[in-house]
Amino acid sequence: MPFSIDSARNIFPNTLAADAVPATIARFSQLSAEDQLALIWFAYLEMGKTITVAAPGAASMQFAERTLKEMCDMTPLEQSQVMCDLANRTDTPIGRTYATWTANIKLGFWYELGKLMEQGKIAPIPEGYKLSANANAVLVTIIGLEPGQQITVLRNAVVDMGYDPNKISGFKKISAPVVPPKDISLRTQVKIEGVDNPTILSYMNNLNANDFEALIELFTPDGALQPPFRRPIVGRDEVLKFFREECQNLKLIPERGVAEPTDDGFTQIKVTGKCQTPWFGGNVGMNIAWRFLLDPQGKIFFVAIDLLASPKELLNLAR
Ligand code: ECH
Ligand code: GLY
Ligand code: GLY
Ligand code: GLY
Repeated sequence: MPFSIDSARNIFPNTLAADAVPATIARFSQLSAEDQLALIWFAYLEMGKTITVAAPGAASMQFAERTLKEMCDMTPLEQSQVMCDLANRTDTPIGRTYATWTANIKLGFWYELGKLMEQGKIAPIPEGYKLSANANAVLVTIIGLEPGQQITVLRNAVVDMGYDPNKISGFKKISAPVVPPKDISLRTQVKIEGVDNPTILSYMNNLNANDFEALIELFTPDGALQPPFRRPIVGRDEVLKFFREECQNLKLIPERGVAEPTDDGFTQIKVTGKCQTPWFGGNVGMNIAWRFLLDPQGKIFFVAIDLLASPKELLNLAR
């Protein structure tokens, strides 16, 4: 076998990912909990001037509702403490509950808290809160990023909060129900300049249709998928779980690509284009590269999804 997952990760090495995202997250995580919360508040207000976030679906909110109610019944001081504990990843009952939620439930929880803070039902960030110099520098960096990178920083910050799931024995993830696949008559077909490989087209079309059962059939049994800034998720079971938990209602808009044979009948294919999340819809088009490695039977052995450093990278199909 010519490829391992590790060597597959290096196909199309000239692809320039948005390293500003992990760099900013690293600086963010050094800040105090108070600074982290206030910084996100200010960043969220600033971003709200140009992009709108969609209300979370009811299905995902049912899991956060009890915790939100519990918090509304607390004193303002206790409410602030809960938020700081989440940012500090402290071991508390709410920190443990939060840890069991998928990214979308966590985002929905903070979306609701933000609204409750505006309504005065949850303790707001103190008026006139002054960020430390470091926190202010991180805020300035975030405001200077392009929108796709801004929302990725925010998402990662929220996903990292709460108690460490690896320290919870018998840990069980809670996710919202899976939406049914789109009806065949409503499905759209992508077109990719330079790529007509049927596996690649089916990948895009099935993901756009939330047809995760058909999608997973495109992978080899030991195939892997590497989301932006994350380790590869390996094996059909794990990849399918990831699709169900984190990939509902995405919109993939591939634009162009290049395909070429590699060792032993494998094919490497790079595609660039946009991706929209249901949270921001057409408001935010993230600049994305897909780097596929197909086995001789045309199954996906590996695919990496990269958030690109800049729109210019959309034109970079060099090997
Ligand atoms: C307030 C102050 C106190 C602290 C906090 C607050 C609230 C913050 C809120 C933040 C909301 C942020 C949101 C961010 C959403 C980001 C979504 C992203 C999605 C990216 C998806 C991608 C998909 C790529 C993929 C492709 C594939 O082919 C395979 C699958 C996959 C203000 C109260 C915290 C409310 C809503 C970045 C890139 C293309 C890999 C998934
Ligand atoms: N409105 C975004 C979501 O619930 O996924
Ligand atoms: N933003 C990376 C992901 O959705 O997994
Ligand atoms: N990763 C799915 C989303 O946040 O839209």
